Amino acid sequence: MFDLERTFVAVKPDGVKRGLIGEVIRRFEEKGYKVIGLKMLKVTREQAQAHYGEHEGKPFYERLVKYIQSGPIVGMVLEGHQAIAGARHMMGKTDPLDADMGTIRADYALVKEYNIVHGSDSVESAEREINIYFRPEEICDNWSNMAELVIECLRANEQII
Ligand code: IDP
Ligand code: MG
Repeated sequence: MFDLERTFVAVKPDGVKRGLIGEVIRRFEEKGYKVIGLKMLKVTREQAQAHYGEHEGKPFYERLVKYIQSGPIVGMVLEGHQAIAGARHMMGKTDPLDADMGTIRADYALVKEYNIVHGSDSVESAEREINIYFRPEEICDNWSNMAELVIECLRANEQII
């Protein structure tokens, strides 16, 4: 069954500093996810705390909140069939050492503290995280991708013939 989902994915500050913005977006686009929101931004402390609230109290929490604010991130909303689990599958496990080869974290990162990308882990966290970083009017979901354009074109031609 078609299971259309939206997920929040971000190139974290280390990914931006490493020059991997394009590479990360390319992988998700080529996989087939539709980019319906995209922006570079500096994360505020409030956003960082809201984003990583589930980790509050853990030993690495303060460093994590500082790290996500240590430089600009590129946040995006991806849409597609089972986009939440699919995007996380492409990112690989949190610790690059555990991540399967071919995943973003295995291919580009050495340690879990600097693991290049973030991706929502459930429908609830996707909705929450999208709302932290995007206003509703910043989501552009009413455009046709190439496959849809071709279908529209074929339909229009049949009407002419
Ligand atoms: P995820 O990003 O794969 O969903 P989470 O467990 O949600 O992983 O952790 C959020 C982020 O916090 C990770 O991506 C990583 O950057 C950092 N992190 C997670 N666990 C540790 C740890 O044990 N030490 C240091 N940083 C960690
Ligand atoms: Mg997480």
